[in-house]
Amino acid sequence: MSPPSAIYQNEVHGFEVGGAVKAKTLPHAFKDNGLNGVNDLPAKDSVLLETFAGKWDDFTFAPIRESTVSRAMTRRYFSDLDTYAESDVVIVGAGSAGLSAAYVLAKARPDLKIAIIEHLSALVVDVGSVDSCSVLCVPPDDLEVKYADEGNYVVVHHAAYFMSTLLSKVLAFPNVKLFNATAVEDLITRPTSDNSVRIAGVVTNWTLVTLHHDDHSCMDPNTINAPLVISTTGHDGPFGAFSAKRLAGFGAVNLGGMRPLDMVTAEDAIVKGTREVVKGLIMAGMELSELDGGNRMGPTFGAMVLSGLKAAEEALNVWEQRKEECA
Ligand code: AHZ
Repeated sequence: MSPPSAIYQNEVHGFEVGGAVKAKTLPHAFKDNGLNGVNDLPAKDSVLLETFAGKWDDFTFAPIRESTVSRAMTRRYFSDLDTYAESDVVIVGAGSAGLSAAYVLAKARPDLKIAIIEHLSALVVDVGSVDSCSVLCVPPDDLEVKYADEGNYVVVHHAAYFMSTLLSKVLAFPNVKLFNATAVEDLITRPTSDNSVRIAGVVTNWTLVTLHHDDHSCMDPNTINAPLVISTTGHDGPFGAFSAKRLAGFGAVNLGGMRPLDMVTAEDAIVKGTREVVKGLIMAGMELSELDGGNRMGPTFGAMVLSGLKAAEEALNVWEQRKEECA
């Protein structure tokens, strides 16, 4: 019979490896990937390979109880929900614009609590291109990803490489929490003295719940208060352009509707149009094309990076100007 869970001692979980360590190195796979002009990063030896190679017969995992795993996860998750119920900035959408904004903001202001809400459970979303590489008209030097320099643009050999590097850097900041598989269902508003509204946070739910409001009884949502929301929900789609459509729904903005593709026009327009569209809500990335009637862009991502960067800069300015209100 298992011991009562309330008094059960957590085991220490780890690896047990016997025998001598066999030194091995990883093949330096990235050194020659066929791209011209790729900037080289030093390849590192694999500690795991050195530790485990040739010792699989002696290897066994230390035992772990299922409840220990559950508690390790749920305790932290619900503690994070509690901590981030009052956030300094909420970023809606973990695409290239949202993650770029998060990276710049978290790096510049380690004192700010930044919650990212992403409705997908599996991330690294901008890999839907059959070409798999990522074209950017600005080199992603901050991220230390390798790229082929083609003059006016650079090519990262896989979009997932670019996005997953960005994501991993963002998640390494201690002041950032990503709530994935979570949808923003609504905005929180407050009246302003000029009879308008300011955005004061977001209403969230687990995505699977959000998707089933129509065929189950409606489930109460969660809320996150924040003086600043950066909305980067992409162009229209099942979830896209969320804030633009919600704001238009109660007359706070007019929707321009995205126009057909024009890459050059679109890139400039998105970066220039990145701004606080209503008090407390900064919009960035392709969501702006739905708001402003901008062109579709196609698969080039430099404007997403710079729009995210500009949104972060705008957020820092707003904080400086409205410190008391934002505090
Ligand atoms: O899942 C969405 C995606 O990851 C997420 N999202 C949308 N609505 C949400 C909601 N709650 C939570 N209500 C939500 N998350 O927002 C993310 C948007 O990422 P994206 O890559 O679609 O937008 P982006 O503006 O960062 O980059 C756009 C990339 C594109 S699309 C395009 C074209 O079709 O022509 N061209 C470019 C450069």
